[in-house]
Amino acid sequence: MKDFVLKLDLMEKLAPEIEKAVFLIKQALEDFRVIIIRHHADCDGYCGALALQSVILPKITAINTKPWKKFKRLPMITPYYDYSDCLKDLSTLKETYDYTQKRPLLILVDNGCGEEDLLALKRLNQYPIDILIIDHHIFSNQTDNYCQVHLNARKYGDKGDITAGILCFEIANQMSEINPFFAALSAVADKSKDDIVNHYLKLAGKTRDELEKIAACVDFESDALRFAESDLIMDLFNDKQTETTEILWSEINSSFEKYKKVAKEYTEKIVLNNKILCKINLDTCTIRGGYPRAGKVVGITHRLFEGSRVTMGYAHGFVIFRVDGVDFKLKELFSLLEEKIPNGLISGGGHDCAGTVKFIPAVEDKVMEVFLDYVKSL
Ligand SMILES: [Mn+2]
Repeated sequence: MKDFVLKLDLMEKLAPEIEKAVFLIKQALEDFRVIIIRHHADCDGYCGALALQSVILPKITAINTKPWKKFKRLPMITPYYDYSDCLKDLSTLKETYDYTQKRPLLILVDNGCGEEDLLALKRLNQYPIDILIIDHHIFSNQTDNYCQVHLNARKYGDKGDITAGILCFEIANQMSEINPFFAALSAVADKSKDDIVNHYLKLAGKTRDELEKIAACVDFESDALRFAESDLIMDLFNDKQTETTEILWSEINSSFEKYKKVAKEYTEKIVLNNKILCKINLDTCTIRGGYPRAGKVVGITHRLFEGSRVTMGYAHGFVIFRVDGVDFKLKELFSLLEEKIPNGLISGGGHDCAGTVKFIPAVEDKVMEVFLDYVKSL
């Protein structure tokens, strides 16, 4: 194997799994097997999937006149492998196997390793399919049982800084010379540690500011594409990048500015001993189906204020939160909610600084109460 572009001890721990991943992809290519990449439809997911596509697709196109029969790249909107997406893929993969008698390869990018993915993985495992998971989210201990390779730096103590985009870039770079831009953009989009971001930034020859704009554009474009299997988003990665960013950025910026004004007017600020709780009603303060979506609106609201604070966007059935300077523990919040509201069907996830709580709308008021009491107690 070549040296990794990212020089970290942790990468050395990942080396055997990266080698296996490269082998799995090369083998699939050599045997003319079908490859499907199913990736999260956010900036990191696109960076990872497109990095892999840029080394896989040319190899298929070189020898196959109908490359679309051998390769598919599909976005998934949910932050986990949705069961409907899984069944759609499984139908294609099963048919492929029945027809060719060759095990197809399914690559899951920036999703696939968590508890919520297990149902899909178990179902896929009933059929002869090779599965490669490339992720950086909190993983289930069972995931390894349902795939050939589960590449995730969290297994070796990383906190998610080594994004799916970085992992895919390093895999792709083993197979061919590829642009470090994919890794740099994913690290900026998913807010990796500065030393990781700066390392790739230098190689990509871009400033952080430029990449933040491009990341917002990828996000905007993927939001509009939704489930569409389109390579148009490549225009934010190729020689049309500057032009495309210019077209999209003014539109994105003006919608962000509009939402800043909405948030300023409609956010309720509650002061709880030295901390602030900012509350915004997402049902009444966002346009359904419009851009930016609820999660982004909470982020915009959160950045309007300063100091130790928790921002919660609430809606009929879910709460999205952002935290700064408060010792907020996601696990503590969930155990409190489950204890106080046993039949609220509480679920969700995320990190201590950003996450989502889902519940049945009947308990919305109770969730708000427990949430407020929890923040007050910190
Ligand atoms: Mn990611």
